[in-house]
Amino acid sequence: MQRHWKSVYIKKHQKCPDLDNLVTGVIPAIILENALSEITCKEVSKKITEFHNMTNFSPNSRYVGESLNSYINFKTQYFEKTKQMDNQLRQVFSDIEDPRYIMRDLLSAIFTKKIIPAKENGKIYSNGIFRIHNCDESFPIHRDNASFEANNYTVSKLRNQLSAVLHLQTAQSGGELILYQKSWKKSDEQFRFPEFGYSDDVVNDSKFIKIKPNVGDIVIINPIHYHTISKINGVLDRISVGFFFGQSDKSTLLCWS
Ligand SMILES: O=C(O)CCC(=O)C(=O)O
Repeated sequence: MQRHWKSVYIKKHQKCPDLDNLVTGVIPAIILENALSEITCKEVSKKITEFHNMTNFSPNSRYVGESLNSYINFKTQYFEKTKQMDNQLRQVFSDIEDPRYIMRDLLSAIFTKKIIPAKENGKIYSNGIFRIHNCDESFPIHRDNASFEANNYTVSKLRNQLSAVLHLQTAQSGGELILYQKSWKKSDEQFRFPEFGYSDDVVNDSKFIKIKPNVGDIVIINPIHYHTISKINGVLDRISVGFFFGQSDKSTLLCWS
């Protein structure tokens, strides 16, 4: 275990040689600072919060976009809904660039790898999901791992699932990403809740770091590490957009949500 588990901060267009260190858990996160301007983030947040086709995930969280996790046994529906949603979001972002595409270009530049949406039988995976959380939301500890959860999808065969989240609006206080220096292992399933997430016992005594997101930052983590979000305080919703990505070969990353 590393004594100093410290995130790597980089600036836009800087090259980042630390992708392997993130995969192996040597570092907890790569944070691309000021990836988008505050003005752009505000514009995007407005468009997303006014968008008609929003899903109420829980009383305190909503999302726009599709997530494979909601369609584990409904692959046909996942690809159909993704196509419909992508058409609608193309309208929403007809006058400004879709931030998910900006994220892709930025990640491609920092990691010097091509990054494109994953495809399966000619069908395109979702480009990313926008999430809106309010102050009463509570988040169970969880991890993300398509190779275990979604092994009927081809993205489950990619190497090294990573996660990128762009922060469009931050909470007045709280809403930090809490990342544990503990990776999921199969025997942890004993701590699993039936619906979603794990009991706190799964990270018993594990070291953790807190990442306070700034508007416009992209936070890249290895989501096999347990993580959660601290309580959100104040009247501002926490708004973010994210996707997963994995390695298909040395020079190509494929993304999905
Ligand atoms: O929004 C974040 O900071 C992390 C989101 C998260 O927990 C996830 O995508 O699994």
